[in-house]
Amino acid sequence: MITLVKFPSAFGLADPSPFVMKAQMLLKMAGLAHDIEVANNPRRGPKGKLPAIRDDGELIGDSEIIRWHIERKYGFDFDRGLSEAERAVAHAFARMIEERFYWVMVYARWIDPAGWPLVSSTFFRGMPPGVRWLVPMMIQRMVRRTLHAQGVGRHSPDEIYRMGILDMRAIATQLGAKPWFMGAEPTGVDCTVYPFIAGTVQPPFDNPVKEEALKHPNVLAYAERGKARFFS
Ligand SMILES: N[C@@H](CCC(=O)N[C@@H](CS)C(=O)NCC(=O)O)C(=O)O
Repeated sequence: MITLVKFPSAFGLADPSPFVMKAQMLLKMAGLAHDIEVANNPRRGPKGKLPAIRDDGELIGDSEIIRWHIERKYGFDFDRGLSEAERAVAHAFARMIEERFYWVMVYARWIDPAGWPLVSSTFFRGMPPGVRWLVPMMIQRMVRRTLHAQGVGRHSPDEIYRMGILDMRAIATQLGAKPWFMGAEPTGVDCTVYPFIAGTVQPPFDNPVKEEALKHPNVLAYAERGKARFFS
């Protein structure tokens, strides 16, 4: 039996981490039954981040490596039916979302004063009263340093959100009138696109990227479709 190690659910999302939701979708798409283990500490993953899965005693971290594991061990092709060119488009969008759009989301949640108070009170509400104010402050400082090292944190808020808006427009354009990101059926890239859209539109705080997403009826319909198919 496979066990998915995840964070506690938040904001009406199966998981506040889009990468954990991706891993969960990959398991569901591949038809693999799994248990859930909720961890508050990302150090439970073998690389100090979540998601992770445990499969026959093997602990595997990182949603993309979990995908490779499922493909290799269970012979499931997440991109079945796609041409080589379509696979390349799917790959490029997944990398854009996970490697750039993600950091805009981190800024919106962990730094922007419009998101941070709710994020901090949600994520740290279980902490003992004595440290409830200190730990969020320390983690926010770490996130700020990470964003600076990654690069996105060196830009102004307007510039950061412009990056996210352009990514969201590209997502809306590629999605077009199709039910799923690459066509009539969900494929591997939907396991990235859906969690990031849900993670943008669902939490109850606003930012310019969420405003942009709300302007695209196809993106909103896709969010409903993804929830109904994979997380109802
Ligand atoms: N590339 C990783 C990213 C996972 C990731 O960034 N997880 C975050 C939550 S969204 C985490 O565990 N962060 C904890 C930390 O950085 O200390 C994947 O695809 O799984």
